[in-house]
Amino acid sequence: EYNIVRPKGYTVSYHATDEMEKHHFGQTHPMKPWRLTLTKSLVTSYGMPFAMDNYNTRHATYEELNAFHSSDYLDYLATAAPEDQPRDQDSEKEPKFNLGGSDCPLFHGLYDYCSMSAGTSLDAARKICNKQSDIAIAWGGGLHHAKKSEASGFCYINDIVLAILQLLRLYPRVLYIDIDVHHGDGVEEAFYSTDRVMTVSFHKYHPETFFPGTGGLEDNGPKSEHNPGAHHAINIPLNDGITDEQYENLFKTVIGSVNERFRPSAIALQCGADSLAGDRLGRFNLRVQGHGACVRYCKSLGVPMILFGGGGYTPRNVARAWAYETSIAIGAEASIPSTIPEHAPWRSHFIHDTLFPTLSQSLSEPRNNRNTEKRLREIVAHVNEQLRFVQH
Ligand code: V1P
Ligand code: CA
Ligand code: ZN
Repeated sequence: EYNIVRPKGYTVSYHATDEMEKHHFGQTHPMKPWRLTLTKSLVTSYGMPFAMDNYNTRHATYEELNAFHSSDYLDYLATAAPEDQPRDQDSEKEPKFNLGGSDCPLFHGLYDYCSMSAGTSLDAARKICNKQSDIAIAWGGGLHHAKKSEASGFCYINDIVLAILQLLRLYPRVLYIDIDVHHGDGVEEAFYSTDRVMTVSFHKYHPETFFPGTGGLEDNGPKSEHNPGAHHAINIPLNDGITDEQYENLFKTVIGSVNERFRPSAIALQCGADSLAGDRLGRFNLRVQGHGACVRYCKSLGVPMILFGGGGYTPRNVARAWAYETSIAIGAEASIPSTIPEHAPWRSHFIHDTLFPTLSQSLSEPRNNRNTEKRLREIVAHVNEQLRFVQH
């Protein structure tokens, strides 16, 4: 009804499962898997599934997770029960592998949840490798903080690392881009010693007060003499309140230079929606349009791409951004009306009936912009200096 048609000459695949969305981190925890249900319902009410190949995700196997994560860690993740949660009273129970604290609680069905998130991203990567899709969408993935043997920041399994490892079987160079408001530390660290993956994270940076505290401008990968991965980690540290205009300019400038120098054969884009204005954990002033502009720019580079989810703690805005970005992937942004369809489930949950709320609709008080033009120019200059070390 909205004239959504299959894009000519290329294929978009959408990877999801209703099972993932039924899991709960706990009442007060900011991560709400239900945001995936809201996203899917918005995508569906606009008729977008007609323009894509839709796949129901399977669980990743233990062996697949083992391609990055250690057996010790996986064995514990698979067997730890919510009852093993260390309590304040009994100090003998140390949290193992950072599991069971407030950020990474042990909850019922945790291993299923993790293996589904990883399954989504692995399926997306395989569709890209098989050339069966040009853009593969995995909103249930994007859990960028997980380490080889450690959970961190709501992330248990690093589905992005697993997906990039798949891409590396076929593609010589993979560019990882991360627009979540947090530093993509887990992915950066996993590829510290290779020049086949370049990682670029844009994030709020304030080591004392903002998680995870890493990702300074000068942190570009270990500069040991024999490390081919040196200079292949790019960090864009930002302050509170950055606007669409500044972010878009910075994104296009940085990614444009990175693309010229590194010449990626595939792109992995983490689209964490906690960089939007009004996010419960975030600090930026981005609108859905500004966030989506990053996806549009990456698509314009013309290499195969995976879109991952990630953070995003105001579910109605997460759904808006990811639905809009799905429409960009299929080239239907001009065909979808900005008013949320009358028949969309949970329509009243969106409060405002538009896909594009204004800043004052998203934020009760405006957030001051602490990013000066001078600082943004310094950031661009430093990135260009780093890129001179990258072989082409
Ligand atoms: O700040 C911390 C830790 C806990 N302190 C000891 C330091 N944790 C953050 C974690 C944020 C994770 C973001 C994940 C992602 O990048 C990818 C999915 O988006 C944190 C915060 C916060 N405001 O930064 N945890 C919590 N809030 C939290 C709040 C309530 C209940 C449980 C966790
Ligand atoms: Ca980021
Ligand atoms: Zn985040």
